[in-house]
Amino acid sequence: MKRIVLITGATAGFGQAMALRFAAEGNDVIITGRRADRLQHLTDQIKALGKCRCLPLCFDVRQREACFAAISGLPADWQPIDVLVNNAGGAWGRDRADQANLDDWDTMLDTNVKGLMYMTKAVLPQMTERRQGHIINMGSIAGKEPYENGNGYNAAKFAVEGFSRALRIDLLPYNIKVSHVAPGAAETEFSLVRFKGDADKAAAVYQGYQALQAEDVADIVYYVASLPPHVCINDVVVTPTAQANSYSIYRQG
Ligand code: NDP
Ligand code: 8X3
Repeated sequence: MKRIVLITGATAGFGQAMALRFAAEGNDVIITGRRADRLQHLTDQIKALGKCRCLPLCFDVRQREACFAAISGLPADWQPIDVLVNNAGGAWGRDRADQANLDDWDTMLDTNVKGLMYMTKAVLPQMTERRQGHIINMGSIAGKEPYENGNGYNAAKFAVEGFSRALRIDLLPYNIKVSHVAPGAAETEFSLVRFKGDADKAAAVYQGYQALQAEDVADIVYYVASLPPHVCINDVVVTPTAQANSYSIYRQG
């Protein structure tokens, strides 16, 4: 079944892997992010597969007007979005709450929570009108259990799950699915962003065990998005086998 799938934050990590996965299966993909060069490169890659259409949209999900303009400005044949994957996000900083940077807290709430809510609101009118659609929100194990120095990121990802659960109730009359996917440690650019470019600190996060890869998460999201119309996966928690919860990882060597 060919669908139109919008994936936010497709210039790296999970979003990039999801875009390639959905495209490889013949779905039309709208890819977003702030880095235009990466969007163009991914568009070229997807078009080279020769299986679908690809539309890159460059904007910052923290900017409310930009989110709504991106959706209202879609060409008519891109407007009926079937699947919205709210993936853009990340962590900024890992400091004790009393020492945390307020700009980091703002960035985490604005990106992971408010950006996700803006995109949802922008896409919903055509979904409610058509009485079909699927919203998949990327949460985290950090939104299941807090961990030391996780504060602002924990708050943001708890909010993502709370919003997803509330949305699922409100959208029942419209036949719209809402899924929440909460991965554990995955080796992407996530930690490089969190530690503000410190590659050694970022690499240490994944030492001594096999972390999830972006493709593992893309496979799961693809599966969640591909079930029959009457089946909705509400919540998925996926960790590396070496991880039991947000703070217990078994490292060797
Ligand atoms: P990456 O850092 O590899 O990718 C993050 C993506 O989000 C990039 O494409 C980035 O694009 C985009 N993004 C960030 N800020 C903005 C913004 N303001 N506007 C638009 N796009 C933005 O991280 P992951 O792929 O690992 O993370 C994807 C999602 O999964 C995030 O929500 C993250 O919190 C969550 N997650 C990650 C886990 C992990 O361990 N890696 C585990 C659990 C959840 P650009 O910079 O071009 O704008
Ligand atoms: C990313 C996973 O454990 O670093 O959401 O918060 S964790």
